[in-house]
Amino acid sequence: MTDFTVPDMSCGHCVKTITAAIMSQDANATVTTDLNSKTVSVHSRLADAEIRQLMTQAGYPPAV
Ligand SMILES: [Cu+2]
Repeated sequence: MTDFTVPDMSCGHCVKTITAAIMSQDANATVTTDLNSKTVSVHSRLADAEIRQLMTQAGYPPAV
């Protein structure tokens, strides 16, 4: 489980887009989001770097 902070995540549409981007590469991933803290918690077989790349490609780059 890795937590990412995604400053641009502001609504349910963002959550859907981010979740879909991760699930497109790992259908078994568990993605939990918190809009208040702008946190995305991911449990996945994907490496953290891959998840970062997927979120960035979807338009939501995680903060470093
Ligand atoms: Cu949104």
